[in-house]
Amino acid sequence: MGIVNRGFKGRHRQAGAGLIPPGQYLVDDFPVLTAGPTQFTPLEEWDFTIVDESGTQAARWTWDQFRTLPAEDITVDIHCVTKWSKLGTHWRGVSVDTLIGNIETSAEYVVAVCDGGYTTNLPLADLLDGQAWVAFGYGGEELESEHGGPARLLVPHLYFWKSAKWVRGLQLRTEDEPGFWESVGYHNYGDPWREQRYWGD
Ligand SMILES: Nc1nc2c(c(=O)[nH]1)N[C@H]1C(S)=C(S)[C@@H](COP(=O)(O)O)O[C@H]1N2
Ligand SMILES: [Mo]
Repeated sequence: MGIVNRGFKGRHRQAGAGLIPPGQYLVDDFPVLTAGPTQFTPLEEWDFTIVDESGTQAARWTWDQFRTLPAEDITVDIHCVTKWSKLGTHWRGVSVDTLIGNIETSAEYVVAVCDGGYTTNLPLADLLDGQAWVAFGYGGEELESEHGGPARLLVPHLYFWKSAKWVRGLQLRTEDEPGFWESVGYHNYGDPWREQRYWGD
């Protein structure tokens, strides 16, 4: 059973494999889904901070500093809980490994915080090892405001509500704490391959 699971996991996570999770349909356009208004924070006011589990700021980058960090091109499939999936999307961003890599922490959970007050929670392990980015480019262009520009979290292996738009920081937490959608009935983890849409799925 372990072998079967590992094989399946390796295949479905591969971008361009042409597989879509259960209950999803493909779209060619890029739907916009936002609870609340689009955020427009001027780049001079933008920063990205990491706060550790003791509440201490462990790292901070201004926009100019953030843009000097090593960036990667990322091609991934994305899956929204409202059932659209989009294959082979092209992003550019800084991996969370680069942002968190040197921080000493025993925290196992993260809350992503955004302009406008949106939050989402994830296990720290799901943001590491090349699984998550803070993305500022999409399709060879700057990421548009309506899709979360100047920068959004990109965590393609979980439902897209975990990919927080207008993200401004990560808070490391000892205890897991539900974010915006997770506290009103969306699944705490949100694995599209296990169809974890709502509480109890
Ligand atoms: N800040 C913020 N991030 C957010 C949301 C939001 O309402 N606010 N919606 C989430 C949901 S439910 C989805 S499906 C995706 C939608 O991203 P898109 O509008 O770029 O398609 O953003 C996620 N990130
Ligand atoms: Mo969504």
